[in-house]
Amino acid sequence: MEQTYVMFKPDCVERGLVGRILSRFEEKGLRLVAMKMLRVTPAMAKVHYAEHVEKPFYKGLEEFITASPVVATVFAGPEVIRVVREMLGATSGLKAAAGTIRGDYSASRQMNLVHASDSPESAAREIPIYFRPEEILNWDPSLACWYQAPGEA
Ligand code: FUP
Repeated sequence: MEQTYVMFKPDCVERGLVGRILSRFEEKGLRLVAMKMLRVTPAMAKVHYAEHVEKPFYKGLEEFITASPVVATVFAGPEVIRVVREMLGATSGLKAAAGTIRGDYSASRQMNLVHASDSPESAAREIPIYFRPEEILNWDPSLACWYQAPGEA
C-alpha cells in the first residue's frame, strides 16, 4: 500500500491545529501508520529540503521549520500521496482553494501548516529522514471493510 510522509509544521503546532487537521485525514479514512513529535534540526532541514538549500528563501525556511516542534506522521492508503496533496491545496495559503486545509487555515506561503510528499520518490526519500522501519506499523483497522470495497485497497 502506498505511503506518504505528512508533517505538521511548527505553525500548526503553535496554533493548536494539529488535532483538527489530523482529524480531517482520519475522517477521510486514511490510515495512520506512524507518528511522533520532534524538533527538526538544521541538519535534518537541509536533507529534507535538499532541493531548496541554494534558494534565496531557504534561510528563512530553515529558521521556520526548526523554530518549534513538529509532528511527523506517515499515512498509508491507495493513491494516498495524491489524495493528501489535494486535501492540502496549493503550496501558498493565499492561493489554495477554499475547502482545502491550507485554503481554510493558512494565509502564508511559508507558514502553510502541513508538508506532504509530492511523489513516490519523495515519500521514499523523506520517510527515512524521520522514521526507522520498525516505527512504521503494519496494521489493519477493524473497520477497513467499511471504508473501501474488496479490491479497492
Ligand atoms: P510543497 O511541495 O507544497 O511543500 O512546496 P515546495 O516544495 O515548493 O516548497 C517547500 C516549502 O518552501 C513550502 F512549504 C513553502 C516554502 N517556500 C517558501 O517559504 N518560499 C518560497 O518562495 C517557496 C517555497
